[in-house]
Amino acid sequence: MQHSVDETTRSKRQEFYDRLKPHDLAPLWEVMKGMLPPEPSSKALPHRWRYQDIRPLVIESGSLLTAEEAERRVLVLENPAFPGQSRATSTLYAGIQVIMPGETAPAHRHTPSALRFMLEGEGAYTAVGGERTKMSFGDFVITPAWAYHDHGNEGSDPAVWLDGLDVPMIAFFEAVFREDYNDDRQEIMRPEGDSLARFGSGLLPLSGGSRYGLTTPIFNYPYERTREALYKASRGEAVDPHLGTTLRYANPMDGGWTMPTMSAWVTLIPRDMETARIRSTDGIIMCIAEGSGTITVGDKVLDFSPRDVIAVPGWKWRSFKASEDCVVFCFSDRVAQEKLGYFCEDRARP
Ligand code: GTQ
Repeated sequence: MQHSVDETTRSKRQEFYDRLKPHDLAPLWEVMKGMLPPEPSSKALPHRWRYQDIRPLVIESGSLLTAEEAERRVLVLENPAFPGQSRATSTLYAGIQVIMPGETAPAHRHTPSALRFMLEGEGAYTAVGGERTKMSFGDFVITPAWAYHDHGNEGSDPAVWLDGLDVPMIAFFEAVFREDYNDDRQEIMRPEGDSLARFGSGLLPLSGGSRYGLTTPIFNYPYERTREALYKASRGEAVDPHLGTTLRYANPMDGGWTMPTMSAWVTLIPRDMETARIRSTDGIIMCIAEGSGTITVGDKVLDFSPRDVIAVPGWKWRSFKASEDCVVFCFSDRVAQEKLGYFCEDRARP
């Protein structure tokens, strides 16, 4: 209800508010509507970073300083609503990392979890938990919270990937810790492919849980398998009008999401499909693996090409128009919201 007040009343109230301040008190009724809006309105902006713009700059950064010097040589994807805050959405960090041939990014660990979506180059690897994995185009690679990780490039071309971290979320809880390893590279104790064989073959060790607590023990979901699964699944059933064919990356231990704070999934939208509008409370970062088209987010229409990155703020209507078959990698804060009990989505009638 709208109450109008005269000048005398207003100034009497203001005088009261001024006397509250020295006591570190404030009147709720002046801020309550902003605090409890009828529905979310994200402060983040819908945004697209073109790979075509990023690539020359991230490669140029390679001649400016070494990966060792930088620790991580990354161009941060800053949501234009949050300059200087290292946030791509309200709760998630994203960046484009490059490792030049022969370089290594030294081992460290932190409480924020990280994921990678591989964009370019052959011969790059990451090491986690005493095991290395080679990273190829489209691979979804995971660094669990508080696990030591170092990266390197043994190929002959620059290796470039998208990083996603939950840093803004963990920073909100003021629970960020980090630590360096006592060497540039961690000790390798297991052969490459051990984790995928042990946990990602439809088989599981008879006893014991994940090596990484709440995070999936598979730390590379290879694109080759993902792509094949998507295409096969798209032929087996009618395509969902809102989601195309969407499969989520799963933790084999419990069938849940792969990480405790970030959900990841992948979508195939067939050529010429126009998806029906959907909105959800999670803020999403998308990376185009294949194809081109447009995405409408709120009232913004963004065209995209392979390797572009798109920020989709929470509770904004979104829909795709695919000019070719599109494969889109997505991650968001959905799993955190689900655990807190308030994730929701809304689908417009197709
Ligand atoms: O690769 O460990 O983009 O620690 C930001 C922080 C990447 C990493 C980032 C990191 C990393």
